Amino acid sequence: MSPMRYMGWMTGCSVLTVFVSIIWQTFLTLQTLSRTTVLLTGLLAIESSLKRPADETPPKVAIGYGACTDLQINATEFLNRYYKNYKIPTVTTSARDVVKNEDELLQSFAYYFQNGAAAERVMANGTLFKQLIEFAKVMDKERIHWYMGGNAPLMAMRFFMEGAEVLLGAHMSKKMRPLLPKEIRLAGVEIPDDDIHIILEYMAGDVWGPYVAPRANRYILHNDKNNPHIRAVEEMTNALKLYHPQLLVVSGLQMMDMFSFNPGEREKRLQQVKMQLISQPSDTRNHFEMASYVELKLLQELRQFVLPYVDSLGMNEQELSNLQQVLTHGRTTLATDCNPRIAHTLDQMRQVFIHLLEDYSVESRCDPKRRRVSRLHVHTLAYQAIFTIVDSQWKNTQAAAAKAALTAHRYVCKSQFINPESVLQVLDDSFATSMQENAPRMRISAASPVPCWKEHVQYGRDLERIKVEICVAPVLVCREARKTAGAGDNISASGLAAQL
Ligand SMILES: *[C@@H]1O[C@H](CO)[C@@H](O)[C@H](O)[C@H]1NC(C)=O
Ligand SMILES: *[C@@H]1O[C@H](CO)[C@@H](O)[C@H](O)[C@H]1NC(C)=O
Ligand SMILES: CC(=O)N[C@H]1CO[C@H](CO)[C@@H](O)[C@@H]1O
Repeated sequence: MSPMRYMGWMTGCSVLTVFVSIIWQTFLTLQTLSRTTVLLTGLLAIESSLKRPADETPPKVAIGYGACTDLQINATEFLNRYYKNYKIPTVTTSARDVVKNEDELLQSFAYYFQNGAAAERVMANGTLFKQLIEFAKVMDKERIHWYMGGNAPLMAMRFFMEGAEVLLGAHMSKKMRPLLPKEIRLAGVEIPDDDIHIILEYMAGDVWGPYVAPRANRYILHNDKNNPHIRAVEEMTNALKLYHPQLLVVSGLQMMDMFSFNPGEREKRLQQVKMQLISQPSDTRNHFEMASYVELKLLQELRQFVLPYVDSLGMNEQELSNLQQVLTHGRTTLATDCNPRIAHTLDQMRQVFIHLLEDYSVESRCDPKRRRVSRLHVHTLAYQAIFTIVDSQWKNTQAAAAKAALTAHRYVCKSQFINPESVLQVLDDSFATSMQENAPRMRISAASPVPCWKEHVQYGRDLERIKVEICVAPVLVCREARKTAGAGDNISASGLAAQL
């Protein structure tokens, strides 16, 4: 072949290769798109089964405690602007519970940012905290956002949107009250100023110095004066006597950092929470919404005052790891894998379930007010997993998982309308139900977009058996995450509302 003809032949080949690969890519894209559409249709169909008849009395829900104002800013933009000439720290493994100065702030942020892990930290330095808020206020108006925040008000709003009657236990200012629908009843008094939380948000791929965020998440800083003391507890306990809800939700306890209390004082506040929980009649279900807890002592106090008296727990994958570590080994973990495999999560859920059941079976003899856990909901970026004890009061487990998955998508994409093209699928077509060898696999398909199955959980020295239903719903992950702070509150509340 002459060199010219040879070149021509080569070009022809490349053109053909490119052509074939374009067709192949299009084929793959269409295939993913159609799979997404099929899953979405399936999820929406399951969700629509939850519609309550118009004549049904709405469920009553009560939620505590606390409220705050969220100040949301772009993390990398904010830090680059104010700490431009700062030497960005090399990350050490030790992340801190509490941040006292700029160095510690940047170090702690770097640690979570490079892991893409959510974090909530106390800023112990009031001067620096005020300074950060002033910095944020002079940024462009479009770049900062103020929201009503706090787990309790956000969950309250979600329950209200799901058609529930709602009582909220919180102290808030008269600036904040109008942000809540007036139908939501408030147990608590008016205060002059709400606590502010600074939420530093970042997206997957955002760059700060040498670090790249592996996923979208947020780093929260606070310097609360009101929330740690959960002052609304007593007012709420009083209001509950007449209100008699089907569901009582306890949240916001992660705000009770030790720096806000004199020795022994925090325990007294937690005693009040326990009093509230144990004074509920048995037809009121108690739920505890976990959050990012860093202090081991506080987790141990929760294990003593709160966990024994709730029927249900909600949390994300990090909080699950943390709780599992505390229950099994009495220690906490910091950042964990941000996209854990389903099998791993389910195994951790089983362990937590078993631990709580064991504690119950040992201690309920001397403490008749103890409750046996009957529901566990774990939300991750890619899926929702719900365990319920078969024949317990919780209904619609499958629909609750579907609902939570759809809420997760709608929230993070900030859109009620779900466009299959905006969706990224993280899950495969099937998953193992445990890391153990030969564990059964479940398929996620058009025929079963939310796989559910039943299995026995064994616990205690006498190997008692209890039957649980497990449902896993895939989340259609948004390509462009718009909002991650507060997603957990919406997701957990929508799952709970579906099960009342
Ligand atoms: C608190 O922050 C201010 C402002 O950044 C700083 O000057 C001061 O040293 C900090 N205090 C402590 C105890 O670190
Ligand atoms: C923050 O701003 C930078 C550009 O300045 C952008 O690349 C990044 O994606 C933004 N992150 C968020 C969470 O909006
Ligand atoms: C998608 C979604 O449900 N978002 C809601 C989360 O909750 C807040 C209220 O707390 C609503 O304003 C959002 O619309």
